[in-house]
Formats: sequence, C-alpha cells, structure tokens
Amino acid sequence: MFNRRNFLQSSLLGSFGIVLGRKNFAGEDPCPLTQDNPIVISTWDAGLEANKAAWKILGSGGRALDAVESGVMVTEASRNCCVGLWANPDRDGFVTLDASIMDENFNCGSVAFLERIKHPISVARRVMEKTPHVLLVGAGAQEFAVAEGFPLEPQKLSDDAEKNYKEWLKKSEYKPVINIENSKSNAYHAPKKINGEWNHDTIGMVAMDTKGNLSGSCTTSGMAFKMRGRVGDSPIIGAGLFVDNEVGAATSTGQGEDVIRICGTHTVVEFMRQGLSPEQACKKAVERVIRAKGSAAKEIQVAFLALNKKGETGAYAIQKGFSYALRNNKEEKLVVSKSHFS
Ligand code: SD4
Repeated sequence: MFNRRNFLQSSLLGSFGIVLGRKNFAGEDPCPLTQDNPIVISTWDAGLEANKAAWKILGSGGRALDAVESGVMVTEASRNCCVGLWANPDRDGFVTLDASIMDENFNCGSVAFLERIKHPISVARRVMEKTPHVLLVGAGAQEFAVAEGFPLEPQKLSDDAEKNYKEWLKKSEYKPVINIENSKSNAYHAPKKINGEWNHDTIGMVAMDTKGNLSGSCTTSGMAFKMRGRVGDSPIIGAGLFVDNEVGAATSTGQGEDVIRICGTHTVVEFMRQGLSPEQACKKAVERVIRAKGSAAKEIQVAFLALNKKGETGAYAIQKGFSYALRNNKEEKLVVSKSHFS
C-alpha cells in the first residue's frame, strides 16, 4: 500500500546523512546532538505531572513520540485539568476537543472538534499511523476513533463545567478570557478557577529522547464557551505544534486564532534554524503576533515554548504569568516565562 508516511520517512532518511553533515553560514554544526540527554518540557503547571509520565519513557531510553503521547494523556484524564472531557463546554453545552502529535520524521496526525473521546491525543496518533491523512474532524474523527476501539464516553459535563456553564449562560457574553497563570513562584499548584473559570485548557509538550530524536504533542478543549465548531491552533500542524528533527520543536498556548495567523510554532522553529536560541525564537514569534494584532495585543495571551536539538529550552509570552514544566536527568521544575508586557 502506498503510504505517505513511509514515503516521507524514506525520503527524509535519504537526506539524513546530508542533514547531519550540514554546516551553517559560520561553518559550525548548528545542532550538535546530545545523545545522552533526554528532556521533556510542557506548558503550564499541569505539565509537571504530565512530564512525570513522559519521563518514565524517556528516562528508560524510550522514544520521544511515546513519551509525548503518554505525558499529555495524564492531563487529558485529570479531573483537575480542563484539557479533556472534564473541560468547559462550547456555548451550546458540548465539550469538543482538539489534539495533534508529530514525530521526528515529519509524520503528524491530528483531530479537531472531537466529542466524547477521552484521549484525543491517541486518536491523533492513530490518524498519523493508520491513515494517509493528517487531520480528521468532528463526526468523522469520532467514527474513526470508535472503529479503532476507543470507547465513546457519556455525553455529560463534569460538575464544575456544568456550574461554570450555567454561570456563563446568565450573560452568555462571547468574550474569550485571557489564559493567565497567577504563578509568582516555582512551587507547584494545581490549575484553578479565575473569575469562575478554569484557566488552563491546553497542554503542549515537546521532548528529546536518548537518540536525540524530537517529538511533540498538544491537546486541548479549546476556548471555554466557544462557538460550536470553533477549532484553535492546537490541532493545526505549524500553528500549535511543529517538530523539525534537524532543528527543534515548539508548541503554543493562548488565543489560538492569533497563533494560526502567524503559523506560530513553524515560525519559532524557523527562527531557531536561523540560529536563535529557543527563548529568542519564541520572543520573535510573540513580537510577530503583537505586530499582527496592533493595540489589541494587550487583550490577548499567546505563549510559545521551544526545545532545540542541543536540548536547550525557552519560552516567551505576551502577558506575564505563563510557566512551563521541565524535566531532564538533573532536575524537575517549573520555569516562569518572560513576557512582552510585565
Ligand atoms: C486554543 N490555544 O484552542 C488553545 C487554547 C489554549 O490555554 O491554549 N488555552 O486556542
């Protein structure tokens, strides 16, 4: 059977020798491999728990792709997070989920507007591995998931989501809330409600394994009380997630529309290819969002998180309060990101 993934793999492998030997304009190897240094980073405080699951795989020599899937599954299943089926619904009262995954060979898969499936990230991986496609949406994505053996969960809101939704219905104001973490320290604290709403609805994760291979995942319930059918950046390859094994990987969080507008994570990776550090690359991408938004940038949050092939990490956000979780051989911590507005 013709398989685009195999084609990509073979064509990429064909050029891999050339890629490894490539020098930048200064004649230096831009991306020396750090073979024995696995690392995982993920967005927001909930990333600490997710990283633990990813580390079980990375720390024992497993593949980055398996790590980024297992890692975010923890968040998708957590009742303390607003990423999976416990999340706030759209404005018609339904929880709809988006997710994407990408490996070291440009293979990628995603699902969007998916309902009643507990682990969208695993469905995204099946799309990548079992279909010649990249993105399945809505009823088709759900049908595919069920055919693949994923159980259809009851169509029921969690108690918190139901309470939040009823509260929101009182005014039914269509005004997305800026997603800001009130983090003042590196101490772990669970996601919480701000103005009656859970403030994290996404996790993005990127990792490098002991072979030096990169992968990433991103999964979300999207914006609370969004229009039915609204899809954000998280399942859009190059917007919410991008991996180029030659250079680095990036993920994003915040107002997805404004990430999509600038092909956010692809932009971050391209800046890293030009030689910028992960933090500088994220900063430049944030500045591009701000340029696109003009004065309205004050009203939104967008944050990027990146990892390069040397195992260096960095982040940058429009608003203060974004943090990311990091785990490697030496440490496990929460890092507070720099931001454009202080
Ligand atoms: C979206 N980027 O659907 C997601 C939302 C998000 O933390 O990241 N929230 O636009």
